[in-house]
Amino acid sequence: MTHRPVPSVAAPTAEHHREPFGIGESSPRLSWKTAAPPGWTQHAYQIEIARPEGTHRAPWTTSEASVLVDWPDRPLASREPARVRLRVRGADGAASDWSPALHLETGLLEPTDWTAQAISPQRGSVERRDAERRPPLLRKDFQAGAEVERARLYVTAHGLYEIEINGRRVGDHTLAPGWTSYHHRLRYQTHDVTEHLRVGDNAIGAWLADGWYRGRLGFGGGHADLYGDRVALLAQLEILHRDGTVTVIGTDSSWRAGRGPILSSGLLDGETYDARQERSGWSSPGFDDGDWAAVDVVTRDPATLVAPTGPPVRCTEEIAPVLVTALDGDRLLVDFGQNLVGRVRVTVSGPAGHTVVIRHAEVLQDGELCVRPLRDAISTDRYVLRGGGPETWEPRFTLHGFRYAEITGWRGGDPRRDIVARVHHTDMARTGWFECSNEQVNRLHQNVVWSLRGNFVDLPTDCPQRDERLGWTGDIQIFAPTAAFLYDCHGMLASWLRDVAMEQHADGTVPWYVPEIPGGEQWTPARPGAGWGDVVALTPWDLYRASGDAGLLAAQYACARRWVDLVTELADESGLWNRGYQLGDWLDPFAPPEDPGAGRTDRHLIATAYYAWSLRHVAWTAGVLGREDERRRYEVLADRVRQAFVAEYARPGGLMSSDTQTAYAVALQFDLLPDAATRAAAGRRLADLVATGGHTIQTGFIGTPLVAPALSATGHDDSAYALLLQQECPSWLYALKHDATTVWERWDSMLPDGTVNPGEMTSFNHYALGAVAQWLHTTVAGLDASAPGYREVVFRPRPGGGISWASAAHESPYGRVAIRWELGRTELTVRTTVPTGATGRIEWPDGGVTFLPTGTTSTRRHHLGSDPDTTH
Ligand code: RAM
Repeated sequence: MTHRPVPSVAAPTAEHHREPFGIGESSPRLSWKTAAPPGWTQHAYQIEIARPEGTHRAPWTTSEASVLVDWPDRPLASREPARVRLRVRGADGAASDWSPALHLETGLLEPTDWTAQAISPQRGSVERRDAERRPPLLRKDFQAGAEVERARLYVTAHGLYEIEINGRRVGDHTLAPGWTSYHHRLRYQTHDVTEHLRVGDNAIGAWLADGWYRGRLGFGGGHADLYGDRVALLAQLEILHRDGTVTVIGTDSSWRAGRGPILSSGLLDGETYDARQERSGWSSPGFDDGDWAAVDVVTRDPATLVAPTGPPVRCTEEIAPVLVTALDGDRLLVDFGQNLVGRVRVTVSGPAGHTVVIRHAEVLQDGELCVRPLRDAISTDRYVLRGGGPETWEPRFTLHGFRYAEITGWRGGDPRRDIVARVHHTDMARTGWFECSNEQVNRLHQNVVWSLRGNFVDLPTDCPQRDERLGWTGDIQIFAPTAAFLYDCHGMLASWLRDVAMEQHADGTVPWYVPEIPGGEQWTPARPGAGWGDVVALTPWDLYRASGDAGLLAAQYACARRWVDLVTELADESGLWNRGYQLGDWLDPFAPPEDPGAGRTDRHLIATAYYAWSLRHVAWTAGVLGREDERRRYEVLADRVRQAFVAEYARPGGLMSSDTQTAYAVALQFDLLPDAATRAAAGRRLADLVATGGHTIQTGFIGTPLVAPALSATGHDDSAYALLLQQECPSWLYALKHDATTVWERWDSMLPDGTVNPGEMTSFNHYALGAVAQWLHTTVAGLDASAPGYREVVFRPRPGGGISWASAAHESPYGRVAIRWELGRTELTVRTTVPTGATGRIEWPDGGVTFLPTGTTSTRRHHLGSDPDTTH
């Protein structure tokens, strides 16, 4: 008996949500993945949406689309749950079974849904002195008169919050509501709190802290009160009773404010907690808050409240110490074996009033924490014991970047059990993997993943440890393609890009970092900088390539245009952007340590190249958006700038005016050279430079992600591999000699003699230079998207460097894309997977091409240097 080839569909997803609960889209786009026999293609789909008032089964839609398909029903209302499932059919007309259902629910979509009012402790109550910044507690008792059918909490804060209901914590988010451009957009979160409530007496309580809203941020001592000088809570608890009645408990003037056990808390400074000052039962009913203070109602425009588009920050992993050493002065030195971002949880027993102090650092020097690279980030947590038994504590409202902790006054049991590093970051789904036969390269790749994790903490930051931790535009511009391969960061970055658009200056200038805060003379006021400002034109496109989300392009298009239009004004008549302040090839290893912008590549060569490349991207974007006139206009401009670039910076014979690796890499990768012969000559010169440089790195932020791809694109894979495998400083693998577990900011953040680079900027956790990982994915393993969303996949393995096998996999919008190759003596064996809905091709090193039908996994052997001989 033969089975009919029936496809099966997984539960759909909505927008880029990992947990579509409390979403802000009233007509969320839907995506699904189908498992089907090889060659099967979707001819039609049917979506069914079950809503409280009935089930709507949309008619069959004839379409191959399965990624971000339009919502087929009336828009959802606020607070509306829906169950969405679908089925598909192929050419033979046979329909799949219904998929499992996606459960989604909207949040509060209209400003008028908000009846709660933001509240803050009365001045002078919790904070008794002017300068005091003591995190308060807020609470309220309330009644639930009838059985609870369901309850939702919509909540946000000026500052950071954690909620408890009846003594139990709500949710597991860290540092909620996160950092957005608070003046424009403040995120709220939605929690299902049905299980927290009971009929009769209930209580709700909130911890509040300064966070980004009011805490000290930024370098050079930083600034406090950047968004306001009062923390506030905005919470709306909506209870639907079984009898159909609704109770709403919103923050208002009836709440009470009190002093809690947190004495101080800052993102940079760390947290001090005195357990003796805990108020037992404070978030449960019946607590006597008679000595608590009244609250003031403060202003928060509900029109600025937005639902999250990405996952929250939460603890994703716990790491036990690998080494604990006793130091003099009642101190323990704890090595977690991994540079990470999070906090230490301790379990201690000791007398009331005893204080345990936890300091953090990424590296050691002379056997002690080296905290100088933290600059003005104090990163110290203090716990004062309650006494009388084991007490477990982890700070609530701070994060640190560290591998080592020094614990003074340790009074615990076995440190390997009672001291734990908890890793916190945006809880994105992992989507990309890479491995090869070279263990060092694998370690480098893991370090890139760890730097991504440490710096994707609600927004993409430059570094997680020192007094900076800002949403630097250049860093993510460089790293976005790598990030989008490794993790599903689309929801998170879409939110951040919204903020970039909101904070773009009226003249089109893109801030150096977003959210923008005062940055001293060098950064404030912001000036238009190539490579940094270009994030607005390049990053939406990079994300679109990975996700197929043209909606993001539409949302960011005006912002991108304003940027290139500004640069057009700044450029000279010929199209050269040859004026103004530029960071150039930031951190070129030849730049003096104290002047990282003084690299060897002409800054205006880089600026003009980026200008042309952004124009090209704006033109492509206009094309996708169907704006033909604009597409043509920006194409013409891009061509003109390319000509100006060539006239000014290219020399006969494929040479560049700056004879540097970065200049060639930029010219090649941004497609600025006039013809194939010039490209080939430029590629040769680049390979020469790499060879004469002894295969060490000679590029900074701008050149580093481009140099290996430029070598590969011009037939110099060997040279790219030699760069990759170099171990002497500067190189990618050099850091491994110093036991690096994350990517460093500087090639020599640790100097060859093992001392920490004396420079002002010495982070050990910066993802920017890790952007080489995308070359590992696309070229070493050989997996890339050749159409948006990996609808077409190109496998382009380029074995080299003595690596005998490599593999990569990516969970694409259509499903798993994967490759594994193995090099034999005379043949290359390649196993590939192309999901249903996508097609692929292998581009063999000798130029041969093999086409791969949709939904296939196959193994092919290719005789090196001869025609492909295909076996399945
Ligand atoms: C440093 C940041 C960042 C870089 C800027 C120019 O302070 O850490 O990585 O983009 O400078």
